[in-house]
Amino acid sequence: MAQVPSNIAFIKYWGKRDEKKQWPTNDSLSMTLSGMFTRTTARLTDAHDFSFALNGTPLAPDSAKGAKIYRHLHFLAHELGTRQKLDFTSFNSFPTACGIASSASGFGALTLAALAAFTDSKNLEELQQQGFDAKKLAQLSRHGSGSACRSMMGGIVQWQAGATPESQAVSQLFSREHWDLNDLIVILDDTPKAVSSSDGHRAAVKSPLFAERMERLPHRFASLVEAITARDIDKFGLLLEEEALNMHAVAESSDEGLRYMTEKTHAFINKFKELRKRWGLQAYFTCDAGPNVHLICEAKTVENLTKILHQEYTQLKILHDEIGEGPSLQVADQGIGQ
Ligand code: 2P0
Repeated sequence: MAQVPSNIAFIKYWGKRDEKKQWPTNDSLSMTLSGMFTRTTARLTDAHDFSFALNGTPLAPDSAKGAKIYRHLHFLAHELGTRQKLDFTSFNSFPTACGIASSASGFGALTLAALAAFTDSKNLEELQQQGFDAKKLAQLSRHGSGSACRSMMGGIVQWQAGATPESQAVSQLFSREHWDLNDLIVILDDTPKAVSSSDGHRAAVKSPLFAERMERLPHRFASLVEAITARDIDKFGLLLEEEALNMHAVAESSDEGLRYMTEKTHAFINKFKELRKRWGLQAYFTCDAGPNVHLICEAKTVENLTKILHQEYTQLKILHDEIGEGPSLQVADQGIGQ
């Protein structure tokens, strides 16, 4: 069984230089989570094609979600030069339809489970001996979904765009032990998003704000790394928020006018800022390509922050997670992917 956690980006991957080669326009940085993960098992099958079920429901290759998954499986088989077919079952630890994107953990776990089965590896060490270390796993999972590559390592992870598609690199910048960051995910809307991230990446480069974003990002990236190095939560937080708002400004100002942050998102952020000031809370927000809000803070802030949020909003749905170790792989001797 392959277990791969989700990640939350501090500096966002938003825009591709080359879609086919999954080459991003900029470096990104994220925190690998712990409790929000996908578990996937793979078994060898004599069937003529792969099969895949998510949370107990089979996904057809011609469905919107399924097409991307089966394409990735054929890509992996081609990379390994194998004609073996596999039967996958996959589960998310977080509730389905909670509005949390699962492509990073999903494609990460799919890649890891497939490679373990193709190479008959029973743990990460055996897989590494077969030539698939974390960097190679990141490189392969990126083709399924870009953000998945950052989930192949724990702690705080950098995805460097590099000067060519081939020189992209994923590396851990800080271990989990460096800083006890937590993520309170405030679920404001649990319906699936109308615009896919892939459409968002395509539209990003057409925004009139995109060139300025590219100019400013290297400095923002370096300052954020400095803040993480110094564990300076307030400096970190201001940069985190600046980056999230900038990514969403780019999305909204593209030709297509993509809107991921909704009225509810803005209303919540305004209220949160008021509460932060009133109670002196050291917590900061970021948003992915969706309406929900991630509040990032140190472990010592979680209890108080949760209490204050529940006092203000009696019905608020909050998922709690923290910085994590990265993927794991355990395969029993009986069959692959137990
Ligand atoms: C990120 N997102 O860095 C950014 C922030 C969403 C907002 O990476 O087309 O699903 O599969 O490579 O990885 C979402 O994009 O896109 C994403 P594909 P992916 O986490």
